[in-house]
Amino acid sequence: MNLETLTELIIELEIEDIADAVKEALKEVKDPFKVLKALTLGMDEVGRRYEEKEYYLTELVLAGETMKEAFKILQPALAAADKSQSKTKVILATVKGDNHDIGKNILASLLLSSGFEVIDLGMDVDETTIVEKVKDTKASIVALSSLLTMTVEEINTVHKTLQDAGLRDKVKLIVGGAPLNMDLASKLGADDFAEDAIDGVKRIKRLAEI
Ligand code: B12
Repeated sequence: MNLETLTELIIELEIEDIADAVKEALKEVKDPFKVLKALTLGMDEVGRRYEEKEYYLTELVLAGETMKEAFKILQPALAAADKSQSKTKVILATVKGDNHDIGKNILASLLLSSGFEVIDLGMDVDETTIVEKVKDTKASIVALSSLLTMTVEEINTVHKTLQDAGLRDKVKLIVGGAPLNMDLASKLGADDFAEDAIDGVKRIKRLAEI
């Protein structure tokens, strides 16, 4: 199993074969970071194809699922090899009242493959849970998903609750989801907005550097 084959399997969305391929690659290559790099290269190409409209949402979702399968195998190896390295922690959640999590889950797998530590709180998450988690984990990024017009206001609630807890200047808040745009995101108190998960990862990388 060479690493280029692994990259190809991601690009070709071979969800059935990816777990065995990662197992084999880990046995041969030993360094889990090289395996991660190969998978990430595949995701980069999927992202490029999506941006060029060669791939559509279906492929993007399947690529996310394929990465998730790969990560079930890769994650323990990465964790074992990576005890010393401190990673940027990102808290991810879909806001209160909203049960859409497909977009959030794609973002989670892309963030993991970019080396972030992801703390995924799931969907329908209230502001107190999010703020408590910021306190506990000292995460520096909070990324919120909202797909319903009815629930976008929850972003502002999280922003204000972070302010009340004296934590707002310690975290960057990025949001995404169809009813949002940069203007609305700013009005709700967010620092940034992304149209899709690929742009989201780019922006989170930038926010992590500030
Ligand atoms: C699948 C779906 C559902 C599923 C959700 C399953 C699940 N586990 O997620 C189910 C069936 C549960 C559902 C329920 C409902 N839904 Co619905 N649903 C959808 C649908 C068809 C697709 C959403 C989706 O997954 N898209 C695919 C993902 C990949 O895209 P995405 O979520 O937009 O995410 C991308 C970006 O937005 C971005 N992103 C997303 N989040 C974040 C976060 C950050 C930080 C960043 C950086 C980026 C980012 O990156 C992602 C990948 O690129 C949409 C219509 C549509 N075409 O969007 C309606 C839609 C969102 N639903 C809608 C509605 C009304 C409902 C219901 C109220 C219906 C009802 N009457 O019961 C309920 C609400 C339940 C609840 N409380 O949440 C409306 C919302 C209208 C509005 N503007 O408010 C939509 C738009 C359909 C419509 N046209 O009317 N739904």
